Amino acid sequence: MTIRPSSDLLPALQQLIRPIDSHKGLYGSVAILGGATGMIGAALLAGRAALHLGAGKIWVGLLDERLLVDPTQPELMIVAANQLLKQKPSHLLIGPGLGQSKQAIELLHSALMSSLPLVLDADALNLIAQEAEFKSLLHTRAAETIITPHPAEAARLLQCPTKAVQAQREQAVKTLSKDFCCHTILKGSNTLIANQHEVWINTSGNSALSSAGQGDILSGIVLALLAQGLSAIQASCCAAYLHGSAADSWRKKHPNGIGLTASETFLLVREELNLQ
Ligand code: NPW
Ligand code: AMP
Ligand code: MG
Repeated sequence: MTIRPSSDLLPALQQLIRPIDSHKGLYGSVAILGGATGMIGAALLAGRAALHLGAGKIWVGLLDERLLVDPTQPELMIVAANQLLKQKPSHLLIGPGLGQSKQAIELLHSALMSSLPLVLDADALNLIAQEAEFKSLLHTRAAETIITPHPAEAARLLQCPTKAVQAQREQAVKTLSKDFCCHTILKGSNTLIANQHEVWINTSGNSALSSAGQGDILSGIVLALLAQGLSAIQASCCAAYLHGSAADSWRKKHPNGIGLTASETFLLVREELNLQ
């Protein structure tokens, strides 16, 4: 079914309204694992997006340990990747800029073995596609798992060509949710969201989003919404819709505009949230 913002999303978004005696401890202590050499930006973008979408505390565990602080966003707590789970986060995102090294494989194994609600993106999905044990571990998890593949990542998971995913997107998203025992956000024009029974179609968004880092911020937004108490499906549908509608608002001001960056987009998503 098509996502209807007023009836499907508004009740979920109203849950984000804060009580007067609110404190950051109520909004999750989220953690992001990724940022190997050359792709630190992916993990920082996810962390910044989670911060701007209201997560209470944000830890970013980087594989490349040379960065000690994000100077643009000092609110983020940067630690070495292998120290991240010691911070006892409430929710975990693994994948943006993770790479496929031996350390990445070990970190993914720990993440899948943990009892934390998980968002899996990018290289976490590429590693799961290559290792049958990871797929089995997904079936043993009690906590929620959300995967956020773009069509090529979906094709790797399903071991088929990207064209086959795109030709049958609805079938692909259902199969992913069943085979990997998770909730799935199959990204791209008309992003699809599915649990093991139902599929939702997102109609917001446009080609201004075809730029580096957009998937990294989407996964950070999903993480932040999940940590603030939305269900996996609510967090997935709201994140996909708000991400798309932010780009639609931008395109209204810049018809045929190109060059929308991921760093600008999460600020626009925050504005969309305020419009609800
Ligand atoms: P083609 O070219 O058509 O054959 P990859 P990635 C396809 C990190 N990043 N419809 C398309 O294939 C990520 O987090 C770091 C159809 C495209 O070339 C990951 O860890 C950044 N096809 C890592 O890089 C910013 C589609 O997939 C190929 C499609 C690798 O992630 C960038 C690319 O996919 C990046 O986020 C669609 N809608 N969308 C940073 N600043 O640190 C994608 N494809 O090979 O999985 O590489 O997505 O760049
Ligand atoms: P990634 O490829 O992981 O960086 O993710 C790209 C993000 O941008 C996903 O959320 C896509 O749904 C979105 N996106 C990219 N191109 C388009 C498009 N043509 N229309 C709508 N959304 C798009
Ligand atoms: Mg991506």
